[in-house]
Amino acid sequence: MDIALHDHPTSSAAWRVRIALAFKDVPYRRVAVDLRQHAQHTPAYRAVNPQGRVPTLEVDGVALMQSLVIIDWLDRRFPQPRLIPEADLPRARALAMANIVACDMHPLCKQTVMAQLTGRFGAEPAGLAAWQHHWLGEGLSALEALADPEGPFLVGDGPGVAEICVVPQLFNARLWGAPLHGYPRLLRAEAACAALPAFRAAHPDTVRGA
Ligand SMILES: N[C@@H](CCC(=O)N[C@@H](CS)C(=O)NCC(=O)O)C(=O)O
Repeated sequence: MDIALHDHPTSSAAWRVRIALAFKDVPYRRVAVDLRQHAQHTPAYRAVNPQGRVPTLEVDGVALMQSLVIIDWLDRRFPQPRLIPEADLPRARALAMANIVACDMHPLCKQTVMAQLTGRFGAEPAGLAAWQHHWLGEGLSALEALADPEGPFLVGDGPGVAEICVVPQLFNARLWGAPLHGYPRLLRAEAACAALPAFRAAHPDTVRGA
């Protein structure tokens, strides 16, 4: 099976898929899509991913889009270790947490949205920061309330789709100067994940140097 990940090191959506691939120990090629050069908008890339975003996972020439869909595909095709819990209630909780990040936090705070707010609506840096901190704070508060009080992971005994989404989002929140002191359960899970080889292998600093 030939697997290629169309990827950019600092894309948090692509980072999620890199973590999942590392957990599954699936061999794959990385294909660089330089977002700084707008390579996601070239006709060649749009032919692979009509939305013009990363990640795309190409499997024997078939393109899979959307990080959570790709993680679900990986979990079905390579079931061990499970990243989306099998039991109904932990599954629902883990997917809810993943969706809070992927559907409600990331889309409101990503770079292209910030560029629109600046370019089309004249937002100043202080306004952009307030915007990001608002939406991040709302999402992080919900995630903290949903996280397992005992820990160290967010759902169950090991990391899965919830941690895969939350860890890159925390990284970006820190980059954007959002206050994180009110989320001890999330920070505990982040620290537990930082010790794991799959999270280390997928980190932007690791893949940038690869
Ligand atoms: N919901 C998508 C989000 C994909 C996405 O927005 N990726 C960003 C990078 S994190 C991107 O490609 N940005 C470039 C653009 O929107 O032009 C997923 O989970 O895969």
